[in-house]
Amino acid sequence: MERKASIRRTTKETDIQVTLDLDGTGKASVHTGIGFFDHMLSGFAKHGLFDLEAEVKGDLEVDSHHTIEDTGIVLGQAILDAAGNKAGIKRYGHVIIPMDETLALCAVDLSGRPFLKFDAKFASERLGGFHTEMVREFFYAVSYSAMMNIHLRILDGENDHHKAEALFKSFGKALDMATQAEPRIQEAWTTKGSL
Ligand SMILES: [Mn+2]
Repeated sequence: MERKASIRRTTKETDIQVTLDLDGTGKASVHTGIGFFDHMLSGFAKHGLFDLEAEVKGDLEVDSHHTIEDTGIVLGQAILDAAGNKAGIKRYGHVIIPMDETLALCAVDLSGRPFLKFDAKFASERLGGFHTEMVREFFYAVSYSAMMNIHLRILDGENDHHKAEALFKSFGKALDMATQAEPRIQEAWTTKGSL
């Protein structure tokens, strides 16, 4: 069965179209108007082996806030939709990845309950047109709209570009693990009956 979702969301602040295929090969076609954000979403897709298309028109004349937050909302909706009833998948995913001097941890649970724990600090205010405070806002939006638990932590690091990139890549790898098939079960992996 295809595990793919297309979501369109339009407000007065943003117009966003996202297509996500959980069983992809890491192909990304991402145009958000923010070069650094395109770089981050492409890293998420590449290292999660997802196919991701994102066409985003946001009010960048204001700042990067709505564009990044709303893309997180729509990506989260696509994750939730593509994962379907979560039958026969591993549900949990975790990874620790290095990027040069940086070490990033990500643990996720497709629990049906939104939660974000975010522990990362950035020295610079922005990376290109991307405000670093929006890294947290992006993952917060993904966590509630995908109704999933996300823990992200920078265990070590100096360079802000490395820290942000390692967080997005680690999220891709952890989500890939969580959405992989578990052949020993047919239903959702929970004692509650459904997630
Ligand atoms: Mn980079």
